[in-house]
Amino acid sequence: MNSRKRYTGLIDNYRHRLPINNKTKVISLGEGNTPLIKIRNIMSTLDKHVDIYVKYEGLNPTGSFKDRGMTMAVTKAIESDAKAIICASTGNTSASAAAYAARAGITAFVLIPDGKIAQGKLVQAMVGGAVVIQIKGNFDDGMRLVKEVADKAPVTIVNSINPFRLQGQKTAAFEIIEELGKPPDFHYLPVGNAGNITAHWIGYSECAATDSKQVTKACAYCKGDCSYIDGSSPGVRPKMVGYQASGSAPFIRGNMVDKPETIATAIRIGHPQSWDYAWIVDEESGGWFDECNDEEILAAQKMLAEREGIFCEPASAISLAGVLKDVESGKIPENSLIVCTLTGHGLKDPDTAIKQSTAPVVQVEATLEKVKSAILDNM
Ligand code: AN7
Repeated sequence: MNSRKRYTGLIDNYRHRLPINNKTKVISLGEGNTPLIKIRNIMSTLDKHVDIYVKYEGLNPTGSFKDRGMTMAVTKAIESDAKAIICASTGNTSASAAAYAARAGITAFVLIPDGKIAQGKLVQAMVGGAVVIQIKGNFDDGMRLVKEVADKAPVTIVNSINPFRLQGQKTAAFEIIEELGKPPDFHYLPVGNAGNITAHWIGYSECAATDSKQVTKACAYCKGDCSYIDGSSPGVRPKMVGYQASGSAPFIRGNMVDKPETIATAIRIGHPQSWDYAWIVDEESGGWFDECNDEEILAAQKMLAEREGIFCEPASAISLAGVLKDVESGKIPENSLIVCTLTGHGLKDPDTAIKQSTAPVVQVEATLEKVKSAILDNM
């Protein structure tokens, strides 16, 4: 038998760096270990030399980074005998919650904004057997209701306010450091609730720390006494750069946004749950927040698909759109090492992608003659 070690998910892979013990029953779908791809074709179109890698989180089991957090959140929910989990979601959290709840044999309740989630995500929640509750409101309304109902009913919240979610998600930073041999200079992420940018910062901070003094003030789990320090990249952490869609950009406006709008429905969030933590990340890392409009988001999504063969959903593409903007404006020095997280798969939202596709679909009779001329005409 082939002796190559079978990959069995991020909890098994990073046991010693997660709040898990030997008796914990792990609920996993083999999440994590996603590709880090150097986007050479796009790099070669820039005026400046920078190395850009994308971490393709769309290749997680349910097609988004949420699985990293959900394996931990559901594992810990089961450990404490929970029979049901609940979340509000712009789509990806609900898809992930449905799958992990199915795997664990418990019920998932998901609150989604009526008509504002991508088809692929809705179908995932439905086939996973989640109880889908469509509310006549947006994500922020759903999140408020989830918090209220969880106070009254025996359900565990698996949104990123659950600190185990961020513990799982921090492992993306470990993988990046292992592959690059060091942290990047800049790490770009789309920001909605700001859980993921916080989780990455926790991960990078644990790698940078060499003793058990406070690693980062942004960690809700260790509360200032981290036992997961690793010291593999002493003192070195990236600048964290968070991008938001212009119509849904509370971090750029400096206050909450009551009616968020953007084509990138995943990040159509006006009241981020990790508001305070994200500002700590911003300050500790020396990074920044900025915005892109829907046009820039869609252009970056198209560029990744056409030039690199990488299909991500609109919200994810904002991280590359942000890099392109900051390279052009001169914010990024020559020879910088940059990682962009592509948070979700393009297949999640086929409608938006088809609407802006310009690829030819040629209809011909089923004859050799016609197919041959269709090829020659389009060479
Ligand atoms: C593809 O599913 O909030 O800043 O309810 O699906 O950690 O919130 C999704 C968020 C980026 C933003 N990219 O991450 C949900 C949800 C994609 C996403 C984000 C989301 P956070």
